[in-house]
Parts: sequence; C-alpha cells; structure tokens
Amino acid sequence: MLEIKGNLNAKGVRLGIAVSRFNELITKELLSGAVDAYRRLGGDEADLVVVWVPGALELPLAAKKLAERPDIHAVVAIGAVIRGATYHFEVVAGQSAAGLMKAQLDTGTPIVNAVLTTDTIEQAQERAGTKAGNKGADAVMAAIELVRALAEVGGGG
Ligand code: INI
Repeated sequence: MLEIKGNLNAKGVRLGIAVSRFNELITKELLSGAVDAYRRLGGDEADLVVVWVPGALELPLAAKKLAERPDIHAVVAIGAVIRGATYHFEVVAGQSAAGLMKAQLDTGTPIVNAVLTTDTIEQAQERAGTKAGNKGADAVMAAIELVRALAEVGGGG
C-alpha cells in the first residue's frame, strides 16, 4: 500500500494570499494568523505574496491570478461573510466558495478557502484568533499539507 501524507514544513513553499477588505477588522486578524502560522511552520515571509481585494466576491479571480503564477505553490483566500450584516449572505458566501473551488480545479493549484461564513460578528471573532482558533492559520496548514502531499502524488499540473 502506498500511503501519502503531506508534512507541514513550509520552508520553500511559496504562498499567495488573497484577502478581502470587507469586514477588515476580522480579515486582518485572519491574515495575521496565516502569516504567523506560515512562519512557525518554517516559511520565510519573503515567499509570501499578499493581495487585498474589496470583498469575498473578488477573491476567486484574485486567487486564480495568484494560482496561475508559476512561482506560487498554493493560495489561501481570506474573507468574512456575516449573515447578520448582509441581505445577500447566500449569494456572497456561495459564489465566493464556488468560484474558489472552480479556480482551484481549473488551475490545478491548491486554493484553500478561509472565508468565514457566520451568523454574527462574535462568531467571526471567535474564529479569527479568540476562542475557536484562527481559520487563517488553519488554512495555511492545509495549504502546506496539500502542497507536500500532491508533490508526492505527482501527475503534473
Ligand atoms: N463581501 C464580504 O467579503 N463579506 C460580506 O459580508 C459582504 N456583504 O455583506 O455583502 C460582502 N459584500 C461585498 C462583495 O463581496 C463585493 O465586494 C461587492 O458586491 C462588489 O462586487
């Protein structure tokens, strides 16, 4: 049996991070958790490319552009869609997630979805560094693990 498990060594793994300005109080904490996790896993900040976009609906295209760069191994998309604050919660959250998934499959580059979708701002804060961890940090771990695992699976792309 061939069993492949990606390690969590970020050294030399170049990441793109697309981050939304909408709900910036939350997204800047997610970004800081992501950068901190990357450093703790052995990554060098010089290997990060961070692009800010207006909102979650702009993340898929920015993530796709980053994923198309030959020097980038994986992308993390950071945003926060809060139900209480938007009429169009399902549209914004759903289209953002669907666009990120499409960009990932179209480019063959891992794109990890770190867009919080919560009912309240308190729930978003809990996932941005308070009692429920930091989803930006979790996403970086997922991205590194995926890059390492897929490098062993091979098959190009
Ligand atoms: N964008 C978000 O990232 N989060 C939200 O909660 C949100 N709300 O509430 O609507 C939101 N809307 C903006 C959207 O992502 C686009 O930036 C905008 O529609 C312009 O295309």
